[in-house]
Amino acid sequence: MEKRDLLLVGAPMDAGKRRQGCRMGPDAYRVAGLEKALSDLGYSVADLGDVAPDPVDMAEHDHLFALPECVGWTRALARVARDTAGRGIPIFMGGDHALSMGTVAGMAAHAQDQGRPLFVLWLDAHSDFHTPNSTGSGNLHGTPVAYFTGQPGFEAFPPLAAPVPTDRVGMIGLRSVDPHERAALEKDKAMLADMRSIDEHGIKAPLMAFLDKVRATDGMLHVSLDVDFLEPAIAPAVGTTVPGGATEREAHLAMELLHESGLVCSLDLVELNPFLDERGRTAKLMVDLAASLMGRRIFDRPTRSF
Ligand code: NNH
Ligand code: MN
Ligand code: MN
Ligand code: MN
Repeated sequence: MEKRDLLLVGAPMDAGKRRQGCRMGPDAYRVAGLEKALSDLGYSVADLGDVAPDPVDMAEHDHLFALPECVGWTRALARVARDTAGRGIPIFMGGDHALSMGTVAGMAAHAQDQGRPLFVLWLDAHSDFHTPNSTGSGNLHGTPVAYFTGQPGFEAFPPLAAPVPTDRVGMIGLRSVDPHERAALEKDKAMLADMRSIDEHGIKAPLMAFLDKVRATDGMLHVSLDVDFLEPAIAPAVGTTVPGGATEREAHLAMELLHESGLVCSLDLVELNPFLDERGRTAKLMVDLAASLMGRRIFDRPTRSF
């Protein structure tokens, strides 16, 4: 497979929830050496710097936290995703998970321009399938999948050029899904692999089944990796830890299988809160996972001491 250029895009978005710190994420990835880890694999890598939200003239909402800023981020990131996707593989360094409203909307528009379907792999403890009407917390980082699949209630947000049908979404790692989300997800055909099924069947089985679906329709695959997909003991730098997450080995295996598929067109690294990290271990683990996803071989993993 020919090596496409990698484009690092900082998205220091912190508006998707009340607890702050994810705005430091892009710089933590830079300090942890993301660019070098990827260029060592033989890619040409460019750090495009940080995106800023578009200015939006809209009143604050009384339940949804920072709605105008989230709308501004969605506009800006959808545009940047669509523009960068033609030049290589964008890697969005978050930032909280509300940034995926923009990145997936933009990648879906790009895929549509190519006449190909976009699929989304959601690696997360949570399904992020709330709508503005169903969210109890009012935190919009719990809503991106509902937005980009075209569920109702997102009238304040930019209209989608190309909604991603729910049967093109795969979720792996689930272990904290609210009743409203569960009810909505049960009605549709998203592929859901919770931690219980991963314990029973391993992480390879659901992932390969999903990749087969992507390949069968000549699809492009966007991967959205939430830090809380991982076991909190190895990845403490996230505000919404849920015990019982993916192990380091499961996560690396998933990344290696994704690399071998050759299907990945774009990547979100989200929810890293460096304020909560221990000596950078979570940022470094995320860098190592990104490197595995881009083809680092197992014997080339760095020795790490914390
Ligand atoms: N379900 C939670 C809520 O509605 C949000 C989930 N938090 C996340 N998502 N970290 O990945 O507030
Ligand atoms: Mn999430
Ligand atoms: Mn999560
Ligand atoms: Mn909730």
